[in-house]
Order: sequence, then C-alpha cells, then structure tokens
Amino acid sequence: MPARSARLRTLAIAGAAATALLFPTVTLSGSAQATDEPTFKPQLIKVKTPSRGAKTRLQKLGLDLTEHAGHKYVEVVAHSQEELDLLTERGFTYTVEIENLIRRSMEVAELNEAYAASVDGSPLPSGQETYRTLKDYEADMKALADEHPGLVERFALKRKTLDGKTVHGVEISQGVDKPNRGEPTFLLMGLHHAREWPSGELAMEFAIDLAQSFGTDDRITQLLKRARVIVVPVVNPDGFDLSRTDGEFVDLRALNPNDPLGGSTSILATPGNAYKRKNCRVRDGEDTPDGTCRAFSSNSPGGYGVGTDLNRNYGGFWGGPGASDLFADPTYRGAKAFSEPETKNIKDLVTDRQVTMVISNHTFSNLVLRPNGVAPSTIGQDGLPVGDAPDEGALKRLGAKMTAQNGYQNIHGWQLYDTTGTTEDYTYNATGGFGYTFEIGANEFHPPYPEVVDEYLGAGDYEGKGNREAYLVALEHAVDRRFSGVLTGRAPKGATIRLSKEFRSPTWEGSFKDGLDTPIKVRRDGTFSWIVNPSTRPVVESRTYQDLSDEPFEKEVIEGMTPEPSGHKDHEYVLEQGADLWRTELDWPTPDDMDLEVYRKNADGSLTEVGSSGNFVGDKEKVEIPNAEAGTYVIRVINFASVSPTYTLT
Ligand code: 0X9
Ligand code: ZN
Repeated sequence: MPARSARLRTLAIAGAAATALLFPTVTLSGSAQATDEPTFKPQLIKVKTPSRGAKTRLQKLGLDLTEHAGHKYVEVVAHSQEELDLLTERGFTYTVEIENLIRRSMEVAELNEAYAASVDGSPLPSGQETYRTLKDYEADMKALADEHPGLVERFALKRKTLDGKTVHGVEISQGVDKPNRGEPTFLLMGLHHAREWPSGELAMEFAIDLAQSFGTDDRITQLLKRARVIVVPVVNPDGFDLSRTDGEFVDLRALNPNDPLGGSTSILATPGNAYKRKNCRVRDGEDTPDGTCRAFSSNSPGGYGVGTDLNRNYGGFWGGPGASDLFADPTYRGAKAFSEPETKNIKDLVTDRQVTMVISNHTFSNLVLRPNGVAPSTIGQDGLPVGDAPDEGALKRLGAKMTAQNGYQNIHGWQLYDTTGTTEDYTYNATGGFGYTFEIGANEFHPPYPEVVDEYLGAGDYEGKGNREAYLVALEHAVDRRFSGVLTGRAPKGATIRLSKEFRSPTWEGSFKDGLDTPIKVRRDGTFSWIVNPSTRPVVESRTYQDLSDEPFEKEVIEGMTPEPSGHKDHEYVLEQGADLWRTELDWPTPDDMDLEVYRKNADGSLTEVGSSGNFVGDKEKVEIPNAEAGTYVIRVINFASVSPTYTLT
C-alpha cells in the first residue's frame, strides 16, 4: 500500500456563504500571523485528585476527562477559561501539561511530515508513515479485500451515520466468502472517539498484517482457519473525519478571490475539531441534512460539545454512574441506550454471530481495561453491590497475558473512574465473550506517528511484541475451547440452522428487549460444529452476596453540622467487629449535593480509601463495604453544594 505524508491543509472554498457557514464565530483581520486564533486554546491539564471521592466530584463537573489518571490525578482537556475557573472555585488544583493543544497538533503534523520525508515506508505492515484520513481508511479496506479474495471481505455495517456516511469493516478468515460454519469471531475496533487517531491505525494495521501473514506465518494461518476476525477501524467516521481534517491551519487567502485582506496573509487556527470526542448528533431524535456536521460543530469550543459519547451509549447499564444526561457534556450518554447508529452497528455485529473476544481501541494511558465499568461496591439495580464480573479471575489472567506483550497496566475499567454504557460492559454482559478497552500510548490522543509504529510493533523491553502480539493473544483466546461451548450435530446438508435467544438487557434503571441470533450453515457432509459463547450471560450469573436479613445486627445514627461548601467533616469510627456488609448512609433535608467517603485508618495514622459515594445532585449517598474488617475508620462528609445546616449518618 502506498505510504502517504501529512500536508498542512489549504482550504479552497468558493464564495462567502461557505465562509460564513464554516466559521460563524471568527472575525477576519488583516494582520500577518495567527491573530485570529480563538483566544482560549484547549489545554491538557493535570488535576490533583487525592482520593477516589475527589475523582467522582471532578467527574460531576462535566469536564472532558482523559483516561490518563493515577491514584492522585486525572488529566483533563480544558476547553475554556470558565472550565479552569470552575476547577479553582471548587477547590481543585492543577498543573498544565500541554499549554496549547492546537499548536501541539501543528507540531505533531510537522513532525509527521518530517518522519514521512525521512523514511521510505515505516516498518508497519502497510508501510504507513502518517495518520490515515477517512478516505485513506476506505481505500485501504477496499484494496485489502481486492488483493486477498477469499481471505478478506469488506462489508458495510447496517446503519449509516447521522452525516450520511457508510461505516465499513473488513472480515478476515480462510474462506471468508463462504457462509459461517461455526467459527468464532474476534472483533477489533478503533475510533469510537474521534480524536483518538492511533486507535484506528492499530486496528487497520492488524487487518493488513493478518492478510499478509496468511500462508507464510504458520501461527496466523492456523488461527485464520479456525476463527473469523472482524476489524472496524473507524466506528465513528463523522467524528473522526472532522477531528482529522479540521484541527489544522487554514490559509484564508483561498477563501475569497477578491482578497478581503488587502493582499496580506492571514493564517488562522480554526476553532478546530482536532479534539472532538463524540459523534455528530446535533439534537436528540433528529437527523440533520447529510454533510452538515462540520457546520454544527464549529460553534462549540474545540468541537467537543456536539454529539453523543458513543462509549456511554451502549445498553450495558446505560444511564448509570460515569455518564452524563447533559447534551453538552463530554460523556453525554444519548437519549436512550443504542440511540446512535454507530453503537447499533456494533450491537448488530455481536448479536448475529458468536463473538468470543472483543477489543475496543482508545487512546491514551497505556492500559488494558476489563469489565466492570463501576466499582464493586456500587449498588446496582437490585439494591446489592455489583461486585466483580463473574469471570474476574479469567478476565484478569487474559489481561495479564496481553499486557505482557504491550507493557501496559492490567486493571479494571472502574479503577480510574466509573463508566456505564461502554462497549465491553455491554458486549461481555450480553454475550459472555470477553471484552477489553485498550488505551494506547503514553501521553497524547494523537502523538507523533513514530509512536504509533512503536505501539504496534513494540519498543524497548517490548520490542518485537507490542500490540501486534497482544492482538494475537486475543485471537488465540477467541478460539480457546476452554472459554466457549461447542454444539455439534447432524442436520440436512447445506441447511441453515439458527441459535437464537431472547432476553432483556439491564440498563441502570430498567431494561430493554434484546437477543442473540446466529445463523450457521450445515456442512456438505451433513454435520455441524459450532463454537459458541456460554449459555448463561454474566449479567444473570449468581451474585457474590446473599441477603440473609434486611435488618442490620447493629445500627448507629450520627448527626452532624454541614461544613462550608467544598469543605469536609471527618468522623472517626471504630468498627468493633467484622461485618459481612457494612453500610453507611448519608442523608440531609435539602435536595442538593453532599458526598461521602470512607477511609481505613492505618497504624501510622495514614488513611486508605475503602469506599465512596458521589451521586448526582439530589440523590443521597450510600457506601457499602463487603467483608469489612474490625478496626478504626474515618467517615468523611463532603459538602459539594449543599445549603442544609445538618446531616445524618446512619
Ligand atoms: O472514558 C472512556 O470512554 C474510555 N477512556 S477515553 O479516555 N478513551 O475516553 C474508557 C472506557 C472504559 N474505561 C472505564 N470504565 N474507565
Ligand atoms: Zn476513548
């Protein structure tokens, strides 16, 4: 495949009407350089969050959180001065990591150009030298299928995007053009989030790699005889196209043949969508004329306000913690579960075949994340702590096998912050097929391209391994019979039989009609052998906790005086004996917001957080600690935004 190089874009638009549509907030000026850049440039900042509770409070501010977070911080994209002011007002402190993300995008584009000029093809399977555009992905998928008939097929997903684009994927398997005869599927996806460019690159490279290696590499050949691999490199083409092409500089001289600038040059950074995250939903329940997403996105800071967060729109516990119901928020969950065509597309893929392994690529923070999306102590729909996934042990072991290849951290999704409605929380709970999020890369949403090369092939201690090997481990899992069932039998030759199942999938507060329906073709010898996911879905598997009684064996009530807004009050509490379940409830008379955190007091006086509850405004707080040990604890009451003078701890 031909290698390409990045070029700073010159926009050629005929006529002033187009100008007004594209840049409604920009005033032109005749100065020589960059004076028309929007005054506030998006920044990457590192916000201090000393506890999990602080993280939850930060999450409630509706800011654009990244997955780059440690025990004591979360990195955030700040899109306006108001957001920085809000942080300070709420008592958060931060340091600036990247001061001007638009300028950084420019630097990255220049570095990519320099890299492309310095190499004659990268060591990637395709030789790719810089980030693909949407057009490049389309061309590469088509070329791959054309070059490998019978091994690679390009297909269109069922629903077009809101902007009228067709989403494509490639399916790779020996005899891919023949009907499925019971092979399991590994689904690899990229670019749910528009700005996370490496997530699509690595998916596309893996597809190319598999096709090239079939017939020469024995391990890959064997795997492609037993499994089907589906790669959807760009799940969100509307968002990605904007992010990839609208974050650069525009040469204004091209806008008007009469040259309103009196012959001077003006280079302008567009408000830009380079850091757009979501899809192109403009208003719930409404479609917009095809091709207009760009115009609607240009009047929101950094383009991030518009859209639904596809990674909060899946059905799995949709509408719960870590997802917002406010349209302008970065984690807007959408009007209902699967309200967006892009998430429905993926749902269709996992419900009409046996997908035994899922990886959804994102950037960044070098993580392999496994279900669940919310902490085990979170109280679920049935009033019990959600606990760990029933397959926690096996999910963790497979995570470790993959992180041994890419050097990432192997952790739960919830360990950084809570999420609901994410891809793998739905696919795992609906099918039992294991699912992971990969957060690729160390520091940026779309770093200089050589880092993409390293992330795929591995570098340093992981040279020769990297995500290429991690994906192969995933593909091996997809065909591992210890994790699937096998249905065998006889049926009329060439007949199609179906495995169907109807059920309801839980959202956070209800459920929706759901089901799986896999067709399979009987072999010419009249037999079938069909690899399938477990018949019991994880979501209905028995709970870890059993309720023996509604009444606690001991109960205590503490009244307290509310601290100042943003302040907190600590209650030292001695738990005299261990308890199967220790529940602390915080109540107050007004409909506003307090939060609750529980710490264990260590021998040296330091505190370790063991539970927290930071519900949205109006909801009261509850922390449940399963298997609580006797000892000294600190119960912390935080006034997030409450006017009540008193509170009650039970
Ligand atoms: O928040 C997300 O959707 C993902 N991170 S990103 O920075 N790429 O947006 C993580 C989703 C799964 N992870 C968690 N449950 N934390
Ligand atoms: Zn993401």
